[in-house]
Amino acid sequence: MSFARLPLPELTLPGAATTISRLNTSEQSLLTGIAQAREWVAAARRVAVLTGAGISAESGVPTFRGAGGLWRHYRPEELATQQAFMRDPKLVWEWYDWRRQRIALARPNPGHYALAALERRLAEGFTLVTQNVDGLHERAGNQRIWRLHGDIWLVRCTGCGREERNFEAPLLELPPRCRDCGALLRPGVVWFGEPLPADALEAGFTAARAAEVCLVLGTSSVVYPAALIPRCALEAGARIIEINLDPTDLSAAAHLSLRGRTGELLPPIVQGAA
Ligand code: BJW
Ligand code: ZN
Repeated sequence: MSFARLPLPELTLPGAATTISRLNTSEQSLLTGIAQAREWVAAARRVAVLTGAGISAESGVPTFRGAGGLWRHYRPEELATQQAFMRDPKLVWEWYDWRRQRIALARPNPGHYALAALERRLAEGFTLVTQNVDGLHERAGNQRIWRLHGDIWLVRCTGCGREERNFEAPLLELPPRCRDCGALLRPGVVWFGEPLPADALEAGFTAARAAEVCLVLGTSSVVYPAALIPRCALEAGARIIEINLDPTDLSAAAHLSLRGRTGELLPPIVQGAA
């Protein structure tokens, strides 16, 4: 079904915490939810967006959790840590090498482009905070973007600290080593137990406190402190719109929780934003 040419119906959903998935799963309920989300986004001057791996799934980038989200049966908590890296750097780098190869082939999808269009409309009223390390938002045209969990194309030396961008996919040497000091290189990403970049986190909470609408897109909402950003927006009075294939820890608290693909639902929601 194409949602692209829906009229903007006049409607009010009962109560603040209307969960479309709770009403029922029919197309009509989804259409009602899309129309409501579109109305809220169209009226908003300040929108905060939090994205996760699900927004890149339609570009062929694997998610971390859920169906098809696991690599060789490892959970991300078993690979994305300093301890895992120290124990078996080759294994951890094999995971990153596999993901880098998938990302190298990926292109932004309509969900990414819809957010770029929304930024063009809202300018400084728009803030995108992403947990993704794939760079697809930037490639779609977003500029007001903060990365919470780093960049998969950045590598950092565990010996001398030198950082560089490295686009080799597949990597020629596994695990890769620093050409200056010979120590192991590590991916320039944020692992469990490591602090997030303070500027990105602060920007996320600042945008959440100011937002009229907060879009939470393709994230399981289980990793902190990223998962606190929509909670902060909710407390500050924003309308929370979640788009996800499945219910999450946030769904019950969201004003609208839409079940579906971001690449299909976001374009009609931000229609007319460009
Ligand atoms: C679709 C779709 C489609 C599919 N359309 N939807 C408070 C409470 C509890 C625990 C903690 C807490 N504070 C901190 C913690 C500990 C920990 C944590 O959160 N643990 C939990 C797991 C319990 N957090 C940390 O350790 C963080 N650091 C920290 O807090 O430091 C404090 C500190 C301060 C000072 C000094 C030292 C320390 C760091 C977290 C780092 C997370 N890193 C990773 C790896 C990044 C690098 C890499 O990419 O390899 O980040 S783990 C992984 O999870 C990755 C993701 O960004 C992150 C979130 O995953 P995401 O994006 O939500 O993906 P999925 O796969 O989980 O979900 C995809 C969703 O999309 C699903 O719901 C699908 O249904 C949906 N979907 N297709 C719409 N087409
Ligand atoms: Zn070095």
